Amino acid sequence: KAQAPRCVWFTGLSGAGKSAIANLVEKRLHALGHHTYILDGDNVRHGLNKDLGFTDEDRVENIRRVAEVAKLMTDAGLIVLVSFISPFRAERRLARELFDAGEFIEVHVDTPLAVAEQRDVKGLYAKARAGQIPNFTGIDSPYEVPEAAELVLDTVAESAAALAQRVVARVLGG
Ligand code: GGZ
Repeated sequence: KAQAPRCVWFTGLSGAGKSAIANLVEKRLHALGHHTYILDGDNVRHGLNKDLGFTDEDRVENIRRVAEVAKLMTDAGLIVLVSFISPFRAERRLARELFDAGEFIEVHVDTPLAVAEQRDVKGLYAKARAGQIPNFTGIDSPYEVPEAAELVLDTVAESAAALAQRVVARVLGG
């Protein structure tokens, strides 16, 4: 029997590992024959949301639109993997409320700021510290830690592969 649609909502700091884990989850789900789609900044902020930047107001609207698109995609039967910082509790709650109970799986990719900043894969934290990127999450823009995420992933303690496996188990199991 086909897996019921799901919205898997990854939240966490820039550089936390959201996209890396979402990509691994997608690979495994595909290998098992499931239909998925990843929504992330790369395919949304350059098109649908190219009018939006990184003020609080724009992030709120970014997440609102992403949640509505994710809802349309689950209506079409997909397992949607949503990968945005989504820093505000209120907007994550609004996203959750679009879905039926059990359909929405919030995944906190819980990489501490110090670790994300130390890794600084894209050099963005250095730029933010130098004042070249205003309103950078964790530096001069807030990240509100999830209080009731279905999954909390510790990227310091476990590998991306192991964490992705836990997400897959949750998607297929519950
Ligand atoms: C945070 C920023 C910013 C600012 C550009 N703050 O590591 P990345 O590059 O690939 O992921 C970050 C991405 C965050 O966009 P989101 O759409 O996920 O944010 S939100 O959910 O808050 O709307 C980073 C890059 O965009 N980036 N400027 N000021 N991240």
